[in-house]
Formats: sequence, structure tokens, C-alpha cells
Amino acid sequence: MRTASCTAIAPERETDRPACPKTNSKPTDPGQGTSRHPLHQDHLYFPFRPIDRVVAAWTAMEEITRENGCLVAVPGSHKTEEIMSHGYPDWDAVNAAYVGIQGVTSDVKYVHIPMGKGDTIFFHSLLWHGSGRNSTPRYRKAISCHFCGGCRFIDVKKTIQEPLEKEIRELAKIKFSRGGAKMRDEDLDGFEMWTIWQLKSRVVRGHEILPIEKSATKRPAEGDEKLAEA
Ligand SMILES: O=C(O)CCC(=O)C(=O)O
Ligand SMILES: [Fe+2]
Repeated sequence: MRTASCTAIAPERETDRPACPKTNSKPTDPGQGTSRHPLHQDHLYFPFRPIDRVVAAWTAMEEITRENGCLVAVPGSHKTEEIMSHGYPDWDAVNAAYVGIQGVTSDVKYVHIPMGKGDTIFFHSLLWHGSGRNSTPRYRKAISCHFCGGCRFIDVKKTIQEPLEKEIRELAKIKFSRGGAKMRDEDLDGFEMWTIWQLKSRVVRGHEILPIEKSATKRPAEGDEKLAEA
């Protein structure tokens, strides 16, 4: 895993919650192309709504060029206004949970985004973007943070995000299993995309409306206004 992640969410109007900043240190490529990040939409990973209240801030901590794997993006792609279906790319080697938009053809019109040290770009969480191979012998350093003003958590079950939640649970089972003590599904009760993000994000304005004690017993659903106001 190459990022230590953090995001902020605002679960109600007076609460603005940014995801904690994450360092996007892209390692040098071992030769299999695994330093590439397939075209994806960040919102696939986000169990909160509304989508159009979420913005990414991505800052280069050094000069970032095509050589060390700058960002690429498809201009205007966020206007599809929906989360696309994602899956693992058809590459020789992939990174766990680094999925890409399915059905993207090779003639997709993306642009490279070289950046100078300290440059920051802001982008919509539905924008199709990714990054290229780092063919230098050094890490490529950037930092990013997502911010959501006035969002609330949702349970992603029965949405296009459900397969990713399942994948994350499978990865957690492997990660947390110790020796002969294998984790079972029931050991992961309460380990859901929204509870993970509740822990990973911080309220920066307003107040917390879904305290952690509650999250273990109550699941929010889209349209669950009562919970959002609780
Ligand atoms: O760091 C990269 O190369 C890609 C990062 C990315 O997709 C993101 O921060 O949303
Ligand atoms: Fe991304």
C-alpha cells in the first residue's frame, strides 16, 4: 500500500468534514507497471453523499512529470454524473483495491498534468483520472486531501460501490488473520465502508453527527434523514 489515507466529511449542513490528507508517494516501478494507477473515479471509494459536494485537492511536493508518473485526467468526464463500474485492469500485475473504470477504450482522450513543486489542483470526485508509471529510481511525492461540505454517510450495499466494500472486507480478513486464527465474516461486523471513513475523516466545522458508538449498531441509508439529523 503506498498511501496513508485521510479524508474529511461534513455529515450535515453545519458540519464540514475533510478526509484526512494522504501522502501519495508513488514508488519506483519494479518493471511490471504496478506504479501505474488506472483511470478511476475517487467517489467509488467514498460512502457519502451528495457527490457534487466533494472536492479533491492534490498537491505536488516536488516537480512531477510524465517521467515520474504525473496525473492524467479525462477533461469533462465528471459530467457523466454517475459512478462508473470499476474492476481490476487487464495488466500483468495489479495493486489490491486499485481498480479502474471498465470498458475504457484505448482512444479515450486523456491529458497529462505535469506539475511544479507546490502546485495544487482541485478536482471533482467523479473525474476520470489516474497516473502513469514512475520510471525514475526515486519516489514521486504528492499529498492529497478530499473535502466534503455538507455530506452524510450512506451504506453502500446494493449500490455500484458494494463490490469494492466486499473487496475491502476480504483484504481486511487477510490482513487481520493471525496464524491459525482466520477471520470470519462475523468478525467483521460493523466493518463497513462508511464506518471506516468515519474513522479516517475529521470534522473541521460544525459537530459530529454520527458518533462512533452509534455506528456499530445503526447503519445509515440513502434518504435516512432522521439519522443525519440525530
Ligand atoms: O497518486 C497518484 O498517482 C494517483 C492519486 C489519485 O488518484 C488520487 O489522489 O485520487
Ligand atoms: Fe484518485
